[in-house]
Amino acid sequence: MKIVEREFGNYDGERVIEYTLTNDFGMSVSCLNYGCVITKIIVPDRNGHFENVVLGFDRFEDYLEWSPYFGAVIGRVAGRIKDARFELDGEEYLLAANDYPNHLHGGQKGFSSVIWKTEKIEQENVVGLKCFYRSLDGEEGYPGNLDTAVTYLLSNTNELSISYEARTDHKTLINLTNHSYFNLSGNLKRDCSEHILQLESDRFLELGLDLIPTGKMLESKNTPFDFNQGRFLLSGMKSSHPQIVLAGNGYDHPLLFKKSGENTIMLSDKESGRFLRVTTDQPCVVLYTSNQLEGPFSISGVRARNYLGVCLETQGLPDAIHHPGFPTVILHPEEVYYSKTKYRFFSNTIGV
Ligand code: G6D
Repeated sequence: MKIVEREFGNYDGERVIEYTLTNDFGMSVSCLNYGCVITKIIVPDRNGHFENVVLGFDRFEDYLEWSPYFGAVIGRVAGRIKDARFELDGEEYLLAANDYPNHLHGGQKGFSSVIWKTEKIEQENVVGLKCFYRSLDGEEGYPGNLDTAVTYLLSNTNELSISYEARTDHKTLINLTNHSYFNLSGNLKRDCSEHILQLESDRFLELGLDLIPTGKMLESKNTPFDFNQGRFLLSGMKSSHPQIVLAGNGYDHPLLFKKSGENTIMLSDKESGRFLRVTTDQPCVVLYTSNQLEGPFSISGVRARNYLGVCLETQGLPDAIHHPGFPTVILHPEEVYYSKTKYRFFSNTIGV
């Protein structure tokens, strides 16, 4: 188990460092102190070939210019907040309308684009990085001084766990996630359309024209949103289902887990033989198939194109503050926000 670091860039006069965690079996996870961005996750395929399975850039400048939240921790609130405003105890708070007219992923300068303080963790069977950030009262329009810690831990069972913890001195909102784009083919050899996704979910949130939840929970049965038996992502992308078309001919939807407590998501790629098992304590996962990734830039030498990666953003329900029926995203001063999502990688002839 080891952790090494290297200069990756400079941001607002602060050093950007890339930390690489490596376990005893060769799996490695690289991440930045900028946005807790995961830049690489390198795991073996069925033949033991170690390749990168997430979208990330080789240069810091590309993150500033092009990144649609590649690998980043998203906060204070993941997803959209309608009209970039909310009310708490009769007080109205105005947020950055960075996805006009709505607020998206924590605003103009959310958790994904700030420098976090870091502490290395080196133990016999685990190596990791603990990241800290204090979001001051009024930052991006949110009330309360919010202290957040995000801990990445890599084990010798090829599992990356991400734990989130936060405390506030004033009632505020919080809904954290990680926005990694997975592509199990390895080094972006193919897109994610042939990936198979499986999870226990019978409902998903209907989105309106501006991708804001309408508040309606739609049945997944007999639709491209039914993943209970496993489904190729392509079957959704090609569907004429109105919600698929609305999201840009793909998925961009919160899928609600059937049961409360811990839930599991399986993502697999037949050709490489790679499997990813995600385990989370969150009530939903926003499935985003990078429907809008096309652009005049390259990702580790591969031209940006739609469907090159799939996001599994485990989180609270988007725009929950405007939907009393959704699990709350309000954090009180006497509470501690805590959440954990684990990502365990296997390959079908070399499982650990
Ligand atoms: C688009 O609607 C999607 C979001 O879900 C995603 O997080 C973002 O692109 C990167 O806005």
